Amino acid sequence: MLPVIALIGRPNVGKSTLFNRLTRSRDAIVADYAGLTRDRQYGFGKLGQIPYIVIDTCGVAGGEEGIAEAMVEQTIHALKEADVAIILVDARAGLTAADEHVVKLARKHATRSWLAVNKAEGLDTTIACAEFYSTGIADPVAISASHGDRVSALIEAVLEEFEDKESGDESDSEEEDSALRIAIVGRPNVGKSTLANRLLGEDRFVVFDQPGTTRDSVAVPFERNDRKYLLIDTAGIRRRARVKETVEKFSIVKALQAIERAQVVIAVLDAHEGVTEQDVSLLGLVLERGRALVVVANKWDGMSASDRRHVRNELERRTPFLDFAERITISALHGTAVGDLLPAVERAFAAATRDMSTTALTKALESAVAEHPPPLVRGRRIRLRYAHQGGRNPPVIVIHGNQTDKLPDAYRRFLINRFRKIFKLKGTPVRLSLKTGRNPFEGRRNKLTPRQERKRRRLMKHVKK
Ligand SMILES: Nc1nc2c(ncn2[C@@H]2O[C@H](COP(=O)(O)OP(=O)(O)OP(=O)(O)O)[C@@H](O)[C@H]2O)c(=O)[nH]1
Ligand SMILES: [Mg+2]
Repeated sequence: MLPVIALIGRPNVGKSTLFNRLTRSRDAIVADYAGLTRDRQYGFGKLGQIPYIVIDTCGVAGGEEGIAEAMVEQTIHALKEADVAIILVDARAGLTAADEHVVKLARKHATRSWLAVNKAEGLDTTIACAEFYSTGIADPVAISASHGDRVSALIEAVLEEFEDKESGDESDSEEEDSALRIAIVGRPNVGKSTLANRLLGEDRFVVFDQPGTTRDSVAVPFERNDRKYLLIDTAGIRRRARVKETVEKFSIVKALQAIERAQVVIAVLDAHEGVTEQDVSLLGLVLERGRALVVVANKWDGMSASDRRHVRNELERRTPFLDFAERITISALHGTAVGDLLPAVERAFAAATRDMSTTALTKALESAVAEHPPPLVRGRRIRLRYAHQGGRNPPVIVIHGNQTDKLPDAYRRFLINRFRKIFKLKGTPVRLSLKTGRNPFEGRRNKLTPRQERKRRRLMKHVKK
């Protein structure tokens, strides 16, 4: 399980700024996938090798009424889902009544709280923190979310207590090691449990009602065609008879934990409902985490041809960033096309774990560049020289060249699509990592002979005038 950090504080203390910094690897991905918008609230962060989940919340100040009251409820919900809270305060504004209210809220609902004194760039850290000791929260850390000062020190301290648990073997058992891990995610009532039961088979007596905490997911091993699978379910797989009466509470954190644990994600949509905002943001998070993906539109039965066409168009229009994933329409209830799912999952996993040689990648890069050269930046052409594989699941393609940081997003997408086609990477996100090689002449200043030195001085005199 990933540790979950909630960022709380009164309005305008910099929660979202910190959230963006912690989840920033996402920005590169946003650039690479057209139509992917930022999910403002949940994200994956990574400190060194430790991944974690971070939740941004709305500012609370105390005394909220009406709609604002509902927002406070959301913040409380976030605190309950989180392992730790980071309370942000503003070093420049000093301690306010609203901050004290937030601290109270954290004391009541958070398991553990940290205090981050934000906007402390250029301030003496001791002085910045001094005023906030009265909150009673030990060891405040002065940070600057916008400049990045001491942000990693803060997260390091926050995550320290989780380190041991996370560094150990992630998988629960040997069974888990040899099996392909699949997570079924989706909004409540899209038919996840019905689908899970279908995949597991009618005859199977599934007893996974142990409640656990709200964040826990359960994993059920099963076999098909001599292949071992592990189904990670977020809704709680119930006995068939009980599937209908589910009133699940949707927990994004739970979905994120399942996504983290899985190798391939089956994202389920309700075709009757179309594509909702929540679907889109969940799909975005799957992509962000780099998981291989199969998109399933469920409840395809009982829909008119025009409705079906409408849903297909919707899916294309709202999730252009998922054009790499297979989209399968099924009826979990009747079992229609459910048999297509595992083969699609296998294809996605094979693509996600594909090995690509440096020679082949570089050749693909060269042909793409020859056909469509990268643009000039201030008169100098961006050079892309060679490529090699930097990781699997998801595939990471590292490209070396010059001025690669100036490469336009559209060009990144062009390259990704090219690699996709050549290496048959359907079903998996692909990451580009652009590296600008150091100028080989950098730091190697020519040592001038005394004669050259004199000439240089003579010439410089003219330059100055
Ligand atoms: N100087 C300085 N400004 C910062 C820092 N972090 C955030 N800000 C600024 O503070 C303002 C509020 O930042 P947000 O991140 O939107 O604050 P928030 O806590 O998410 O606000 P709400 O969501 O409205 O509660 C913005 O203008 C930021 O640019 C920082 O470390 N130093
Ligand atoms: Mg905010």
